[in-house]
Amino acid sequence: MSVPGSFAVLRLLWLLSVFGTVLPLDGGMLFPRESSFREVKELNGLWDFRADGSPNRNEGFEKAWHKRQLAETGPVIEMPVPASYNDITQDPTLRDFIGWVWYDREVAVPARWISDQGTRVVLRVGSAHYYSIVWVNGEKVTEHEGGHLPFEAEISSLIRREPTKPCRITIAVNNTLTLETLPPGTIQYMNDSSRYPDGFFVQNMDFDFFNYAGIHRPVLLYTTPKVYVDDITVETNFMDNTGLIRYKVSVQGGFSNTLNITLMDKDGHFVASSNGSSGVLRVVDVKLWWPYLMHENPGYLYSMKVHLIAVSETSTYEDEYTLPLGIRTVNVTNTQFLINNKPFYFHGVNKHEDADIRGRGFDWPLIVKDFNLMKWLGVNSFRTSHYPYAEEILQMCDRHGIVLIDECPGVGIKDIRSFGNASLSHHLVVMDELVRRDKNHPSVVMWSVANEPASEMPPAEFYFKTLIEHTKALDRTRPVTYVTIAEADMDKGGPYVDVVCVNSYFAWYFDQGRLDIVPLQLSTHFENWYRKYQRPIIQSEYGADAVPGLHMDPPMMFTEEYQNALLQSYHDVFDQKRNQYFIGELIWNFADFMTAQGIYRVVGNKKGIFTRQRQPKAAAFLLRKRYWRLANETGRLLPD
Ligand code: GCB
Repeated sequence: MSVPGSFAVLRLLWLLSVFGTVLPLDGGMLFPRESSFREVKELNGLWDFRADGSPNRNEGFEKAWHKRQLAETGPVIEMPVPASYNDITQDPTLRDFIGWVWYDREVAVPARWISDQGTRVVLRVGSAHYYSIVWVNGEKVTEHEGGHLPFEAEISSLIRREPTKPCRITIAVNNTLTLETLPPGTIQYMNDSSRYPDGFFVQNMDFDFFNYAGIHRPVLLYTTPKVYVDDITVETNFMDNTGLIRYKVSVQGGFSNTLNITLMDKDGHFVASSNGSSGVLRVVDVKLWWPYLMHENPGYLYSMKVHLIAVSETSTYEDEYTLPLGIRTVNVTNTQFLINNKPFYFHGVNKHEDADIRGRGFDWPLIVKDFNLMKWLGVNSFRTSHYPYAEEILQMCDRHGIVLIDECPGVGIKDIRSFGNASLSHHLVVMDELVRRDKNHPSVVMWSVANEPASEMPPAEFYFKTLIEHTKALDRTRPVTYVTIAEADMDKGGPYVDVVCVNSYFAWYFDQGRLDIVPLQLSTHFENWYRKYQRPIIQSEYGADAVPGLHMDPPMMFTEEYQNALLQSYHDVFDQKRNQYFIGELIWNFADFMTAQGIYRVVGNKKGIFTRQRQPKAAAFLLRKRYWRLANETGRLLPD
């Protein structure tokens, strides 16, 4: 191994290990909302951007780029935020870049936010992939590991130090994946100097989507009063016609305070009230939160207004935060998934946050288009494969009644070294962060702690037992699963999951082209799973690549006809098992999506029933017919 090369990778790994030290969660992560006492200022738009292309990717730290405007440190380009940086330019080295990239911009902070000592100013990043460090006016304010969850820092005192200057925000983001990141990866140096230049390295990953990087979700400043509502947790239930909301509010900032809780219905009418930091709200004639296509009025949301008054010797602080909430229950039996005590059948999709140009960047037009397509299809559910999605998407699900399996980025855990203590403790923190962010969303009905880990490996049993028990302790109200692929896998984690979520690709990765074997293999597979675990089963992935416009009859792999025929052969088995223990089907995938380059992928994964540009393939029409039929057969409220 060449000296500069090994130095570079050690440096990268060192940076990640030093910065990756885990701290316990020390507060809430409420979605920033405006109220009479809170303001929000979005910082989306064009930021200055510079990739650190130095051999050890460390020039930015050595020369302290955060101490000055990025434009003063060297050439910068304009980079949209939010967006992945990979597909924005014509530069292939930036598309495939590994290491630190730097963003900065200046912000004019409203004078009142600075002069009013009773106001807290918080800087929040919706998500950045993978490891981020944030400075304000050259001082480090926070760092965060993990690509799909928000992080924030209070910056009030910092911006008050030089009140007349604009506030400069610098964010450095590193997309390097190691054995202990989530998802894991490895950096491999190519040492053969006859074949590779000095210092040549690649990022290996064991998952099937492009490792998009950059600032992926909105960056914003928001204010709260100095004493503020930091977190709210609700758990809902109902008896006969009465809804019950058990709530807990945590307040930060000291001083004795009074909390008033008011519940309003969708039209803003008063429903119930309470005082204090915990209690129960009773809702007479409750309108339950129902999934789309299961009720004529799905996604019913109440609003819980939390009003805080805190008094110190010199001042009074007032805060208000309104949380939308739905009242519903989730239960699992040996054979059924119950929402509000009625059997729920998942007919849905797996998705990715993925699109042309913006990569994994948050994009409202794309999100709304996807919801319109899902509703057109008759989808009542989806899985956030393979990482947490933007909270704005969860809010859409809440409002539209789309049910979610909320997955963490535990994908591609295939190397035995990724089952060690460091990996596990990071995985636990990610679950803490995920549950903290998503616990109040009625659309979230189950947590998925991983996708297709190598659970046959010896350390996997302890790893998954710990992970699943930890998740159940965080949230007593929802079932927990991890998504598996093979029967052997489940020997280790199987006893701990509440629902068996199983992926299979019969007549695709095995027995290629042999659609005739699907009925036998799939039905044997289900019977084995059920006999072993006596848990309800979801087909959490199945599908076939189809290159749009490619036709062949009789069907051949990669044609639209083959994709259709394969789905149809799965559906026949689903219909046989549906009245037994089989509780749902999620197609892989909603839309084509980008992957790393490789001989199995023709410019990305083509298992979408829509193209990446969201145009339907033949399979979309097949699925639409089926889902609306299923909605009629399984979705109507059954009589009491
Ligand atoms: C899987 C993975 C998913 C892949 C899919 C495929 O089992 O969970 O991430 O994209 O198969 O198309 O191979």
